[in-house]
Amino acid sequence: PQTIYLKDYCAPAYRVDAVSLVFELGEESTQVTCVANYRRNAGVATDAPLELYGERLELLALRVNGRTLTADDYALSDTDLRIFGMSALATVEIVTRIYPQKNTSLEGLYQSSGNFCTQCEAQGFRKITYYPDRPDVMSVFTTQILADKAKYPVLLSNGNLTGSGDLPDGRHWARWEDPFHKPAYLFALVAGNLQHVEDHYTTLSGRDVTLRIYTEAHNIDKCDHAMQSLKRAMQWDEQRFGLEYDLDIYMVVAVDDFNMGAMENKGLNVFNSKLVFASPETATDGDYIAIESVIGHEYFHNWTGNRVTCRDWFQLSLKEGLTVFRDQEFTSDLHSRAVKRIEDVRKLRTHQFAEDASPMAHPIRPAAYMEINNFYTMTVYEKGSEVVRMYQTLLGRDGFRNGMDLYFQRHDGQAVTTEDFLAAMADANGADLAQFQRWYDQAGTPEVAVRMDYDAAAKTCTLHVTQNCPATPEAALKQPFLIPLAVGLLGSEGQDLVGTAVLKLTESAQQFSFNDIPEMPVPSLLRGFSAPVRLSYPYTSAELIFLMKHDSDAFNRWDAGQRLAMETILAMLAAQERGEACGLEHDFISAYQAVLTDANLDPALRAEAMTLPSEADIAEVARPCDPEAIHAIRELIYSTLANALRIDLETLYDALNTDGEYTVDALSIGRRSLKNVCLDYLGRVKDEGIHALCHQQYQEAGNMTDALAALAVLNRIQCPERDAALQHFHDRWQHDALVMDKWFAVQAVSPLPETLAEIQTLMQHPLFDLRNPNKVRALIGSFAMRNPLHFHAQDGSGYVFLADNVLQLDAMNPQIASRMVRPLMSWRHYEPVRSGLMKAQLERIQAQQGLSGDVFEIVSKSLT
Ligand code: BAL
Ligand code: ZN
Repeated sequence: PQTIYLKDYCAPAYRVDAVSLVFELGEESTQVTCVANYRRNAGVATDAPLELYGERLELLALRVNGRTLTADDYALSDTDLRIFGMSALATVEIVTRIYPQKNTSLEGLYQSSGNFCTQCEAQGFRKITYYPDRPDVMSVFTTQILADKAKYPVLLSNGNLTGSGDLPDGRHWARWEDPFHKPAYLFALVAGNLQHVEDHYTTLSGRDVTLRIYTEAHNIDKCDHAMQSLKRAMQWDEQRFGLEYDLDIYMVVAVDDFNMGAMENKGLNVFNSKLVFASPETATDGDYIAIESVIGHEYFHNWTGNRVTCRDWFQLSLKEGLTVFRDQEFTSDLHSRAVKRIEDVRKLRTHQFAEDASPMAHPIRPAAYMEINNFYTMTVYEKGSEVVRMYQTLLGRDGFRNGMDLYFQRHDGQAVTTEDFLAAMADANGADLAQFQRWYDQAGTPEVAVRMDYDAAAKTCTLHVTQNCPATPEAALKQPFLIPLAVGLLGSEGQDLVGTAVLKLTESAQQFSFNDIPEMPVPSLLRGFSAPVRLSYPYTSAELIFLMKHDSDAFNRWDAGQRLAMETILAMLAAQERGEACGLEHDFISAYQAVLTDANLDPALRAEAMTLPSEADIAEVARPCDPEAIHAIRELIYSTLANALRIDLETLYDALNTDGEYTVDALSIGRRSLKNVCLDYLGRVKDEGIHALCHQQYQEAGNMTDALAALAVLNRIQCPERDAALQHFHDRWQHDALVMDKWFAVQAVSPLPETLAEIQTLMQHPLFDLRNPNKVRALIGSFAMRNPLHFHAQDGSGYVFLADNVLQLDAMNPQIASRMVRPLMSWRHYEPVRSGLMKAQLERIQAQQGLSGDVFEIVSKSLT
């Protein structure tokens, strides 16, 4: 595969005034007729060919202005079609045949559960017809769909329904017209035997919008939460950003086979069913929150992505970073802001920091790629969101809103770049943000180191700050970033001596002084995680425990606990390495006890504070990495705390284990979360009574959150209750594919010795299907990404298992194969034996004939 560079971007030679598509959906194949009106752009040479992209298409007819082209008029390859001798205005008619029923890549037009659906972002439209499939070519689309009426009674596309009827041969048809200009990646078609739920929303300006969620009949009763979430999202975007919906209808379709979470096609979102269906018995609290967040995310794309889109795919973060920021704010405004911030930062540190430390490190706006599907990453999405958040931190909420307003005012209906976004933010605020551009151009996680001086006589406190960014594949040397560093200073009673100040770091080394500070303070640094950096400060354990108790910034209270835990873990790993005994200090146990028993602290925050850094988090800093040692030390801390705090844990568990109607408000979620953290700890106490307690919770649970939490604890223990609960879960839920994904996933992360053998057996289970991405993620993904103990087994069996599956998957669905291969990417971080075994599997994959570009890019970059 070729590398594509941002610097090579050229504007298209022709634009499309209007495009009309006719789909004749069949059981063997589908015929697509595309009639598009092309117009040469100003300044383009008159002999410029029309360049259209197309893959895996059978070309049946090709006419320009009614004339069938001869071989001299065009050039056709596996990836494109070039038409010569174009006039300035030309109507091009192309008829192609495609095979959706055989399309296992789930890109373009394919079938899921016997229904037709599409996924066109980023470049799936070219698997439907020859077209300028690039985001800077925007047009109005008319779509006519013809299909068997009995099999496919519902026919949907973007925009408004403008006609429908029956045909004499048992087929029927529908015509949809989308008045908004859009790129081909936002096109969607759905045809199937679907039911829908309907609701309405009246916009701020009083327009009525019909809202529909389509699904197969057996899931129709699980759409209410998604519908309520959609209405909340519509209202929130009006209130927070003044943005209203623009069509008369908004449709969401749930499908079982989907590569991503969901897709924001104009007026017709297609969703992974996992992110639509919820009932208390089948969905966890996490599922409820995720559904609300992704329903919001796709809805918010209507403005940030659809009305204003990307000029090219290098600009992906323009819409994704911004829309993730918007969905994070939506969740924060509706639930607990502190808890949401902790969850998001946890995710960023675990996965995005790891990406920055990997061979796939890239800036949020990459300068080059081989396969754009590989760049739907934590960096583009989550770090992209942090970059957007920093504008708000630097400019204030009102300044940020002014920037957003100017961005829409300038660019509605256009395909633009991240520079355009930065310019709108700068111009709306009269701010100089030139240095801020470096966040878009430079990869890597900056390291900010802080030291403090206190001059008691002068009552001056000085922070000495340095920043440094490690080398990443695209650049060894980095220019300093503009970093907003939010800080506070705490007095000995835990009080804030100054309000939170946002320091602007612009140089490699800087000092910031605070006057009239009456006593030596403890600094609270990077409050609210004000920038996506690694922060170091020589805190003592006592200072961290002090911050855990007193910091007025809830995020930093939590973070102080995480720092204390991480430093303790690293010290214990080092002691173990030296052959010394290791245990926990009394102060550490007391600090955890204080958090656990602090009745004034929000239960959700207590649950977060009691959760130790994950094995993956520890692996990021413990180098060379020995996953077995990390697992053992982390378990030792958990079990030491569990035994020491057993009475407190049991008391709290009993207090929280009250019956009541299941509701998904923040307080109820927090209480369940804390209760299940208690159970998780208690599961580490060696006592058969605890097994019975877990089993009892599993059996009596009236909701999936509690049932799954109990199952997860039992799953770590070899006991009859584990087998009984797993069997019961299977028998109860085998009819429900999404719930069974949880059953597969829980077993994939078990620390018990036979786990890999069990997974291999589960792959033969009648409900497992390698063609279904949710199943692959549940079983193979969970094992490789959430079970470091067994994935990194010293005999290399985990690596061989993953490579075998990557090779099989690659032939069916390269996007999913390319996701699954990534745990091997970090082979250089491991101790020599594992490192060699991981590398060997990467080399084995690389040697495979006919490897997809998706997997090739990841593997070749990993081995470079
Ligand atoms: N645009 C791809 C799916 C999403 O980020 O919403
Ligand atoms: Zn998105």
